[in-house]
Amino acid sequence: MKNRYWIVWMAVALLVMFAPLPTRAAPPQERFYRVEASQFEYRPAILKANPGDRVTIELAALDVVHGLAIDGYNLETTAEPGQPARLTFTADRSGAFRLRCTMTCGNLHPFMIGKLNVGDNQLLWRASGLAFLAALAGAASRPGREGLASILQAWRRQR
Ligand SMILES: [Cu+2]
Repeated sequence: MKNRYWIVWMAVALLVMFAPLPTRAAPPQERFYRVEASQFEYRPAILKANPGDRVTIELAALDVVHGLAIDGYNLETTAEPGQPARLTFTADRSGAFRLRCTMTCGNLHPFMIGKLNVGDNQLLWRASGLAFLAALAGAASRPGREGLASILQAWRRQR
């Protein structure tokens, strides 16, 4: 890669990594999720909330007794069939948190998991931005190619 390009790539990469993203001014909401638990899954398995949201999860066991724990939030409940249980909490920690069953409900019980996503996944966006840049840089560094037009052409061919 030519020297002058290297500087530009670095600048853009730093921008992708550290530029502040516009924060969504989403006021905290009430969220209700009914999660149906059966051997060996949760439906839905992925829950989302914005930081500050008041979240209620109703756990309904459809076949046998199931549990639901949210790692990182220290929350846990169990539900018997026909007797839903509820958890209510404020999503005051951002990130991805694992949901898992706390009742040994059968042979695939360890695989009974889900996820609670709190907040925008900025890391994911930044990571895909960097991957895109790396692909561009790779295309641009091929011998005999210069300029944005050929970079874009190369990128199109790669897909
Ligand atoms: Cu289980």
